[in-house]
Amino acid sequence: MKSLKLPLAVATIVLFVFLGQLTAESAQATNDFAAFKNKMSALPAKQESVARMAMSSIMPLVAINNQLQSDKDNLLVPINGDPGAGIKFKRIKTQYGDLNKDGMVEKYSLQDGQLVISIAGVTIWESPENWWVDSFVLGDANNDGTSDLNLSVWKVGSFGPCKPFWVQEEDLSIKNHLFIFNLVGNTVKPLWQSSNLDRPNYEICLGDMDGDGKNELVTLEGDYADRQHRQIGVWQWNRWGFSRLR
Ligand SMILES: [Ca+2]
Ligand SMILES: [Ca+2]
Ligand SMILES: [Ca+2]
Repeated sequence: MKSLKLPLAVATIVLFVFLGQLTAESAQATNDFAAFKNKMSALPAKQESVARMAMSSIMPLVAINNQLQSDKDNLLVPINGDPGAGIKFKRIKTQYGDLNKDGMVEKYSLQDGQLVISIAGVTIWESPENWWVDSFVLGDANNDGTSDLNLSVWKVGSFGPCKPFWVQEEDLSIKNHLFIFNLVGNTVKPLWQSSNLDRPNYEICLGDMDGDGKNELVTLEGDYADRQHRQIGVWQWNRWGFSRLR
């Protein structure tokens, strides 16, 4: 029995040190995100134009390219000292839709990095405090005939509370994600959630670019390290996520 005590004590110490490190790391990540959110909140607000919102209707890819390129010049100038976002304005955007198909219109309102869904003035959902919602689009991203709520979100960590078992260490940096939800009844249900995107999205829109009856997701993508970099991405839903078309 004696011989067991030492290994047990060592194991206990190692466990406590490990847990202590985890706690310190997540506390640091929480602080980093609070600082990130403060910086984003301090940015000037910019109302998204009706013309810009209409881009999610059918529009030739060339026109989308031109529009996104002009956005690149006007809207997305990188800022020195800004931790990783490269966004000059915080977006204000309101759209209406009947995503749950009950005949009543919901209001989707983005302000100060938070999206609020309300029906007849009653809030039914708010995005979590630990997200910065940069943008959203209402549209059928997975081409199943039902409009989805598509969110561009900045947050800490690649995964939610349920980390895949094969992931040993969580990445606690602040990265961009694409989250897709459905409104079922008055409940917001996740349809698909990306882990950390390899490239952050600065603009997202949906439309049938090639006229095949299915929507594509068009993105203006950046680079976490090189904030000057911008490129257009065109993606289509497969059964598991998005495949890049170009
Ligand atoms: Ca409705
Ligand atoms: Ca859908
Ligand atoms: Ca298409």
